[in-house]
Formats: sequence, C-alpha cells, structure tokens
Amino acid sequence: MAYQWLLIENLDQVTTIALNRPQNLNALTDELLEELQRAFREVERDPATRVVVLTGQGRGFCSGQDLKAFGGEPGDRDIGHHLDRFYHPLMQRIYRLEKPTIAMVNGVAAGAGMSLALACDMRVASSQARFSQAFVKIGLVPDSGSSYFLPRLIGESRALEMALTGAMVDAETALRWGLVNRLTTPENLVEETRRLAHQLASGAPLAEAWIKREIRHGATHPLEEALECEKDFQILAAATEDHQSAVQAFFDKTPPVFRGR
Ligand code: LHQ
Repeated sequence: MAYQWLLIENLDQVTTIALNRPQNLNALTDELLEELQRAFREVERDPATRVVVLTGQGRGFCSGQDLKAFGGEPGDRDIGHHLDRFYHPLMQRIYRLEKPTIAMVNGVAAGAGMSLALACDMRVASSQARFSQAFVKIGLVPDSGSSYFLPRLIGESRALEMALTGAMVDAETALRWGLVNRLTTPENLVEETRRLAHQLASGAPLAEAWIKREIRHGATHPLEEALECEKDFQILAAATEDHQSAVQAFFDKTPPVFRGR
C-alpha cells in the first residue's frame, strides 16, 4: 500500500524512510504515526532491507507531535490513550528492530521527534541538526521513550538539563555529548550516512541482530548476566554458516560474504 506522509526508497539493501510533512518540520499526526508503524513493520519483514535510515524531508528532522492536530481542551484529550496507541508500539518497534537503524538528522529534532532519533541505533547529524526536549516548554514531561534513551546516551545530568530547560542543543554539542555518532556538513549528510549504512548492510545480519540484543541487555544487567547472555548469543553465532565462511575468507585473504545463515 502506498504512503501519503512518508517517502520510502530502497537502494542497495538500505531502506530510507523520510517523514514528509516539510511545511511544519514533519510534525507527527495520527496518520503519519500509523504509516510509520506500517513502514517499520514492512522493513522488518522485507528481505531486501538490511539497514533502515530514518530522516525528514525539508529543513527539519521532526518537530514532534503536531500540536495543531492534537488540539481541543486539555480535559477532552486522552493523552494516555494517544501515547499507548500511536507512540509506544512505534518506539518499541524501532528500538527492537532486528536490523540496524540510523537516524539521519538533517535539521531540528524536538519533543517526540527527538525521541524518534533516539530510538534508532545510531545518529548521523548535519551541522544544521539541533535537538530539544521541547516538552517542558509546553508544560509537559518527556515521553515516547526520551526518559529511557536520553540518560543512557548522555548521562543523567545532561539529560536532566535538556529535559528541565527544553534548551536547543546544537550539533557540535550533540557530538561532544555522544548524542550523535557522526557530524558532517549538510552537503555530505546523505553520503556519510550511506557509507555507514552500506558498511552495516554488508555485515553479518544474524550477528548484527544478536549484537543489538546483547548490547541492550548488557547496558541494564549485572556482569554475571551479561556474560551468560554473551555466551548464549556466541553459541548461536558460532554455529552460523556466516561465521564458518568468514573465517575461511580470512585465511583465504578474500572479503567475507554474509548470507544470513
Ligand atoms: C509545528 C510544530 C508542531 C505543529 C513546528 N506542530 N506545527 C505526545 C503526545 C501527545 C501530545 C503532546 O505531545 C507529545 C509529544 C511531543 O512531541 S510534545 C512536543 C511537541 N513539539 C513542540 O513543542 C515543538 C514545537 N515547535 C517548535 O518549538 C519550533 O517549531 C521548532 C523549535 C521545532 C523549530 O523552530 P523554527 O525553526 O523557528 O521553525 P518554526 O517554529 O517557524 O516552524 C515552522 C512551521 O512549522 C511553523 O508553521 P508556520 O505555518 O508558522 O510556518 C510552525 O507552526 C510549524 N510547526 N512545530 N510540533
């Protein structure tokens, strides 16, 4: 089925999903959020997708919840239901996708738009990227995963600073804080992201899926449990055809070819 609010392109096993409401910096409406859930469901199943890049059309990455679309009197709005229905399944799906994900942050990422970037495995930013936990500016608290992702990425103190002030953090600072993995010029953003995406797309898919789970597990469990988890995944990885053939390729001095088996 076609998409109205997303642009989707697959090139050399990398699928790029671009939010496409540039006139309001890709603010999130119900329709867009539904399409985003559908798109992530599809890339999950799609054998032609090895890596997913999430970005925004125009000068913004994503300005968060569309505040015009979420109008009405405060008492009339069931924000809990809204989060349950539109945001929580989406953030979990992105976070748990068994393929590497990269947010290609071309411009402002605010509120839930910043959460979207945080839910991805890595972030490549252009110098025009900027980040705001804008929630507090409208009297709200971080949602859609920001309170989970942010302290893990940049530490509690900086996360609190961002959440309490809502201040705009520029791309240079974001790089220094570890909020983004790479910073480049607007002209080189696509190329830089593509390089990283293609590197991942030619990697071992099963190992990549297990690495995502292992690292997330390791970040929240004691050493003893991390060691056990590593062992479990290593037993699986060592039994793959990809591992056997890559070791052979190493001795043959040829590049490995991974088939996901
Ligand atoms: C927008 C938006 C926007 C609509 C720019 N909505 N039009 C979850 C569940 C339920 C409810 C509530 O929230 C949540 C989670 C959240 O995401 S809460 C946080 C929502 N986001 C914000 O509060 C950010 C609001 N936007 C801004 O503060 C600024 O627009 C930023 C800092 C993102 C960008 O500033 P500028 O670069 O100066 O651009 P601009 O403000 O001129 O925006 C361009 C246009 O986009 C403008 O429309 P216009 O017709 O005047 O050209 C804005 O009204 C529109 N726009 N964000 N979230």
